[in-house]
Amino acid sequence: MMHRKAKGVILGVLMALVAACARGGATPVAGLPAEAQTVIRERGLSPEDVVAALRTYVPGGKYDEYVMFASGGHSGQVLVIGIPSMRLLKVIGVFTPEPWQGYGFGEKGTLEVLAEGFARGKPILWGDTHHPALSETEGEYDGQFLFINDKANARLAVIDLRDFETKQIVKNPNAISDHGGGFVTPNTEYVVEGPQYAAPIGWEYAPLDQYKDKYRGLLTFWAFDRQKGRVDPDRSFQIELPPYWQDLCDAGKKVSYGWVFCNSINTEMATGGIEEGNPPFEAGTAKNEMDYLHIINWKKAEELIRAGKYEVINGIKVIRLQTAAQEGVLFFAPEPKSPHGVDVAPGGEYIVVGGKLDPHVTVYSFEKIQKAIAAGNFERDPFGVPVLKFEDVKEAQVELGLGPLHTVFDDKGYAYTSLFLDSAVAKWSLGGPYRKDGAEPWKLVEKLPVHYNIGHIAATEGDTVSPDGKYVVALNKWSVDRFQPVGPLHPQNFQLIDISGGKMRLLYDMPIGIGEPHYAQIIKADKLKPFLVYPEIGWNAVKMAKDPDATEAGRERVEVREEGGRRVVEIWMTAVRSHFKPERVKVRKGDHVIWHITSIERARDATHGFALGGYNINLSLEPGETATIEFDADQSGTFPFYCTEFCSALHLEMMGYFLVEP
Ligand code: K7E
Ligand code: CUA
Repeated sequence: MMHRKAKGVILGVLMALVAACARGGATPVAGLPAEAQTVIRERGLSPEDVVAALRTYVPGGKYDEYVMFASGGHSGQVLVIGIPSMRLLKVIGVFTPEPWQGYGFGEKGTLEVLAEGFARGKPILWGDTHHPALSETEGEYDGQFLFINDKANARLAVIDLRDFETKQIVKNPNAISDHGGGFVTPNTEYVVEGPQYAAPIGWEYAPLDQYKDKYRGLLTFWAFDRQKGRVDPDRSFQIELPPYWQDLCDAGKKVSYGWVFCNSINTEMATGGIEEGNPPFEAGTAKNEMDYLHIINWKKAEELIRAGKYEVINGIKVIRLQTAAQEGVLFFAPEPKSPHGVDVAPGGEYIVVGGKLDPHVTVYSFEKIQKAIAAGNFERDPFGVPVLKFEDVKEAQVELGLGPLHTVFDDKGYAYTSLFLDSAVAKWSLGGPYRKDGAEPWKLVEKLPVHYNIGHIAATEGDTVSPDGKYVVALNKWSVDRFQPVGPLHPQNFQLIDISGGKMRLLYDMPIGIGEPHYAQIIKADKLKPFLVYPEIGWNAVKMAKDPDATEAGRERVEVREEGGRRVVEIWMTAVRSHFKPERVKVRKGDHVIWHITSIERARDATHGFALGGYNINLSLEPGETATIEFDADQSGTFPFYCTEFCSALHLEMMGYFLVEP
């Protein structure tokens, strides 16, 4: 039964809406208030539900204000979600082949992208994606590229936001797993890939009793060539770190431009071995009260590279630990206590570290760090790295609750930290230049329960130098009772929270049934300028250029030639509603087949597919696209090929026969 006062509120909201529509010139649907009352009653909605619905509903044909790029966790993919509607717009195939997009199912270019990510030739066809990072210009998202790491295999992928497709996967030649990446520097000079579990460089074998000598962390700076849209390994470099399990990283910006910060969780150098009577990792790594915030001067590192102070290991330049420690590249500051996230405030003045096992966030002042370094007031750790004094560099500690992990920022001088153990978002006030409203600085203001076990938190334009302060999304690991049960593997839960008003307001729950997303970034939608169709007929979507093997309409053909003692059959085919041309392709068993298909469509959304049963082939041919498949016709028989997109009334007729003579 609904409270009379509540009904009044709802009616007020609806009347305000009607008035707003009238002002905007739109005609409100006649009788809306009465019907709305019925809906509200029948569906048992609370006043909060109604307001949340009105704040998130985006009518068909209208676009969302923001687009969120979320990691797809161990699905190896990236999710594209509209905000505030929380509608899923796309799942981008990244580390895992994705048949709908024709990614990794026969198309040569995409198979080559996936193969770049193999580990010393061993096929790796999934990834554990953690941190998507949008490219930045002057510290603002520029909407051009997206990067994401694969924790399991230490890889980084490059996605071009002109077509939302993966263009490159780079395998880290010296690390087998990573975590603290990708994070971009403010002009995307580098995409930073931080390590996690220490291992010998090059993932060579070394027994665990040689941990201190042989095991290392490695921080990689992948240089990004914006013109080519590719990471350039030749200009990239790595910095060797002690085996302290560096966890998350973030790039300095504005005043702290030129620096990168990473935290660490195992300065104890625990090596596990519960079965041999050692403390388990979870205890061994948590003995010390303090671990180390890593403070890295990447501009200085660039100088060392220019001066030749590096070694090349497995094809990449590596600044050795001793060099980094002695030459002013690497400093430590104590941080309590097996912390998790490290996040730089929009102006770059403060570095916020989430305590995880400590109920505080610790805030470091970049200015104080610089003073402490200049004063030379430090000791050195066993590897010779300068350790600054906690009291010299600490700006504040703010007690928030249990399990603080990650922090994002708004435009009003407040920060929002995820509390894993409390299942809550904590809003707290920054100090210094951020405190213009007279509120007390460095203070917890509000806690909002979320459902449940929040990991990361993402904010609109949140990692830029100018966050928007409209929404945050809580990326919750557990959903428990929030959705219709679908068996023991529950979806994760993204919760949309409105932060534009004085108080945080929970608006929407979105189930994620694909993997455990870790981080997400949210960009203003109007910054994205994707192609609606490919710019020219015959476009190679991996090379992002016209394909020399594109088929011109009217020049469809099949050529047969001898090459290295075998027959090669090369096909130039076109696809258009509702036929492939040619429709019959005849080869002999054992022939090598090279098959180019060009969609000569120019209409928006007129996509064709191309499936060839028995050969594990499926393509997606977006308007203008050319795709190439190459295989040995090792099975004789009759293989119908057909279009996998319902493209037209005669879609079912869009087929042909691939005949392989025995
Ligand atoms: Cu906290 Cu990989 Cu950024 Cu998961 S990490 S939550
Ligand atoms: Cu083309 Cu269906």
